[in-house]
Amino acid sequence: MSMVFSSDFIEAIRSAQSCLVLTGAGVSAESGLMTFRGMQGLWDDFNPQELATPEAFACDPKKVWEWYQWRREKLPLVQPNPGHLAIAEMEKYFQNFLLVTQNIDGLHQRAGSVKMVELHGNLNRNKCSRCGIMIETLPDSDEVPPRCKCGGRIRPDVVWFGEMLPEATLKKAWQMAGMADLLFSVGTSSVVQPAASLGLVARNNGAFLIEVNLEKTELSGMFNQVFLEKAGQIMPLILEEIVKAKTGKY
Ligand code: BV8
Ligand code: ZN
Repeated sequence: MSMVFSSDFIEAIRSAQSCLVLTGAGVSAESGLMTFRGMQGLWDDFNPQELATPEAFACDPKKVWEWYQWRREKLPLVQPNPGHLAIAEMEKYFQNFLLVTQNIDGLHQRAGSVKMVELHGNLNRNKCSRCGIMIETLPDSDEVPPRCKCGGRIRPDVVWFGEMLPEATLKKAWQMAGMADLLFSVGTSSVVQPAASLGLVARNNGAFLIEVNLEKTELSGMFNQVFLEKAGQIMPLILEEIVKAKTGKY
């Protein structure tokens, strides 16, 4: 696939010192993981927004736990895709860089991303829903979900709808959005808050905003550049432009 990038795009990436990359489920689609829209077809009458809530867990802990187990079981079977790999490589070319992912699949870490935060937790971690301790190894029990020593039910260490995001993580993301002169939003429908507001903050601070998504989103109008392309195809080309602009060679 070849791509011609506009001169203001190239100038923006050449001059940028601080870059924030926000990702959503779309960046993992080419690894074979379903996006949130995709999953609705599979979980009969529930949609993810109804399953990923403390109320759903309180009312049917087994169903919510099994939904996460079904998602967890896929992780060892999938690999990071060229989109994850290009984003991991991008870290090297900016003075300040932060990847802010909404995903809980751990694929960015497996692709080599280090300067990153997970806004919504991680599917590979479990914690007690009562005392909050992290559960490294699930106890052997035929109760589903299993229980913590304190008797509380064990749950995935992810942020559900209606729950606060981890404070330190969110603070780091806000700070970066406030100082970024370049922001990429990759593979997200820009519906979920507060993640979707990071672009607004960066925009208000004069950042150059780029959206990579398969379809237009509610926020597409605020981006300087929108690429309706697959992340796995265009992120490697964007990385090439960044390397050229930053090092003069490719
Ligand atoms: C909070 C972890 C304070 C769990 C997730 C206004 C009205 C109503 C409600 C709210 C509101 N403002 C805030 C809220 C509350 C709510 C919210 O935002 N609701 C939305 C639905 C309106 N937010 C919260 O509750 C947050 N907490 O606000 O705390 C508070 C506290 C108490 C009371 C009030 C407020 C917590 C949000 C975190 C929820 N947890 N995940 C889990 O994963 O199971 S969010 C979850 O859904 C994902 O993490 C992800 O972030 C989100 C889905 O979004 P996307 O990642 O964008 O995925 P999606 O499928 O939507 O889009 C994928 C895109 O990729 C598509 O556009 C597609 O075209 C594109 N694509 C596909 N393939 C490719 C591609 N693009 C490129 N390449 C491809 N190959
Ligand atoms: Zn406990």
